Amino acid sequence: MTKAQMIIKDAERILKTEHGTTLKEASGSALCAAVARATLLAVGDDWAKSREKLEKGRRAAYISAEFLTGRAICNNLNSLGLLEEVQKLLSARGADVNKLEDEEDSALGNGGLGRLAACFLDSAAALDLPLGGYGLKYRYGLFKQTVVGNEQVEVPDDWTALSDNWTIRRDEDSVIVELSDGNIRAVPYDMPVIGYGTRNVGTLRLWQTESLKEFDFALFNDYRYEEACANKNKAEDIVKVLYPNDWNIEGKRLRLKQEYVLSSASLQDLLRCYEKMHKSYRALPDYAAVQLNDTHPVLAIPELIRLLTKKGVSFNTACTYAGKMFAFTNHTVMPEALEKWDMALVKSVNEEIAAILKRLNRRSLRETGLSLIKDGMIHMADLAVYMSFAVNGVAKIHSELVKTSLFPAWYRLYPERFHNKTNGVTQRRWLSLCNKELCGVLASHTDKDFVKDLSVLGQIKPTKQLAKELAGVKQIKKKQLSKYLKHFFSADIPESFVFDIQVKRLHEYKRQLMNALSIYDLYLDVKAGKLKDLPPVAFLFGGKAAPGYARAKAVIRYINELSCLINADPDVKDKMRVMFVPNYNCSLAEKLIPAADFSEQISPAGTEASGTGNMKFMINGAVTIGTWDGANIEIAQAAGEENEFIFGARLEEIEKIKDSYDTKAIYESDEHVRRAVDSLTDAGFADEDGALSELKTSLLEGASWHSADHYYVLKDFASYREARLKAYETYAKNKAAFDMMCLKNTLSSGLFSSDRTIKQYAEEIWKI
Ligand code: 26Q
Repeated sequence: MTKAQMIIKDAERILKTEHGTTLKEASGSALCAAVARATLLAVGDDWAKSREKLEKGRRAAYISAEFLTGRAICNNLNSLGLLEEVQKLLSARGADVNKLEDEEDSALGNGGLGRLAACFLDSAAALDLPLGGYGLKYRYGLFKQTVVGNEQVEVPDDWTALSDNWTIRRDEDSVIVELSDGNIRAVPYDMPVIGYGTRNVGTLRLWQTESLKEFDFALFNDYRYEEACANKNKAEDIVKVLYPNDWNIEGKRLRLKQEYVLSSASLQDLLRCYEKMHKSYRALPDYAAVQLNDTHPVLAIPELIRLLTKKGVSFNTACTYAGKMFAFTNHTVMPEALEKWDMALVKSVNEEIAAILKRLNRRSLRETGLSLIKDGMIHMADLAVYMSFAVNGVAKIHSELVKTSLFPAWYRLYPERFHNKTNGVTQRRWLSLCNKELCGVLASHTDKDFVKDLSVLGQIKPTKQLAKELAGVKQIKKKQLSKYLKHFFSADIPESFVFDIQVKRLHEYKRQLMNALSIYDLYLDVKAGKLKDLPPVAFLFGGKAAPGYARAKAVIRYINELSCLINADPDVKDKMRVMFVPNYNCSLAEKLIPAADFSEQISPAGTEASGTGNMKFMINGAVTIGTWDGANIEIAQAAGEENEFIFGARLEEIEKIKDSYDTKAIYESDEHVRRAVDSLTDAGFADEDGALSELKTSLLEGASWHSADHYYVLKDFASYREARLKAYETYAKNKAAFDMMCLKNTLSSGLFSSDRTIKQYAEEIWKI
């Protein structure tokens, strides 16, 4: 029996015994549960062997508050090389393989940072590298987004409601986390990370919090039911929900508790493994490297010191060990997004940690003259840089900014600590899984397995013939997307249109507003009978706004209003469509990205640390309309600048104009800018609460926290318009040249595999 046949047989048995149904009759969720469990059975032995092997040698741990893994079934079968065979066998038995799409996305992350963590685990597993992931098993992942009356409405993401198919509870590895208001138990749930083209299976260990005392019977007998449950609820509440802000961090105690539980449980787990094999702690720094995914798990540093000193290691020795074990990645330049916590709050979570932080602060002052605690607040990034042996940014430009504008004082003290590790994405999910058609064409032009090693794409010759074949694939993906959008959203996005797509979290700095305003400006021209050569373009948006982020929500409203206006206007209907696709997530990304002609990456220079969506689009042969920012720069350099449409002010220019930026002058002098900005108040868009009008004010006047147009929408507006028009014109007038641009993007995308990134972490930081 083949492995695939075995999975089918097991799935059949599971359906019969646990769901009382058959492959043919099973509901989507039952089918998903059965195939998932059967796949787990199929990898069980390899998983156990991989774990044994991991525990022997030096390893790295990737601690992250977020892992945005997405759907698992098809990805895991694909990594096993069994996807097609399993799909065939399922169909042959009358099962509807489309039901596998009923699997819930696992959305234990907000966006880039969480998805990057998932890509890294995938790459490490494929490369046989001993890397384990540690995260939190949130009961509710990132909210689901619906759009009601043009507004975002959040719905809870009860991702395990129907089933929790991919995690295995490991009670025996539970640990106790000490909290000032009562200790709790952290129970690990392990999720397999199946390596492609190897038998290695990595592990993502997710902690769930539980009460030590299930239930207080004394209170219960005393009729005090609520109090009897209080402990249980308080413990379980810690991981109840993923915080949906990736920005403007509020100092909430529950969030700090989450961070501490993640840090403490993961470190205890590492130490326990170490202690199984060692009598003293002397070899601890040789045993493991710990990568801190931004500052969220940075309490792991004082926690390691706390745990070691409890075991009799001196404070200084514990500090030395910590200094050799931790490495820190920064993912953002925005000062608002840098975590700092009130020391009183830290103390209310764990007193000993607060005391250790004070001691570390004194040590830092003595050693470096720099303080970690300012105005009673502990600055997590400063702590991380001080105590880590390596600090990295996530794209070349960003890593420079980390040195020169984020941590200049630390850089002067410890220049050798600072690295760059340009992000990457896994081609297993972002090419092999989501674009079989493209893989088919590429495979007919190389014998090498680009799913194992994406860099081999660079050896394929960019011929006109191949460019044409890729354009054929793109048309297929556009057709599929168009059908999908019609079926699920009753949207009419003709496949014959150019697809121009911006999908990412909603943020002012990502400038979805600039895109939308520019569409409005084009709309007026098209309606006036100008821009005769413009091909029909569909502008697609997707992205979630943090629930408390009023401006981001106002941008969603504006896009939806624009969409109503344009899609219904008989004068332009044949030329333009606008759609806001609700609930952008991993699964939607897998459908949208392969269908894009143009990828919008339009943050002002120096604001997007790297971006990773930009890489996914590139692999799938979209041309970037983008600024000289983040990894866009490296993408353009790899593909050739002539194969992207780059526009906008560069970093140096922004630095220069910063202090004398005059938005009113641009507004007054540029007709295109003026009519677009005015549409926020004058286009007849519903705006009862004045949120659109506030957007206009933010551009022209500013607010208490930011001066006018903090992200240079007006400044870049004209060059953006020009870049877009040139892009669409190239598409319309010289499709063969455009197709060649797409091809060049795909063939030069090898650099942006997370396999490359993870190898660099492994060799240059972790030494594994
Ligand atoms: C912190 C404290 C409290 C609540 C939430 C947070 C929080 C959560 C998530 C802060 C930030 C984030 C996420 C940041 C993020 O996704 N950054 C992106 O990281 C990508 C991977 O490196 C980059 O490509 C993007 O450029 C960067 O924006």
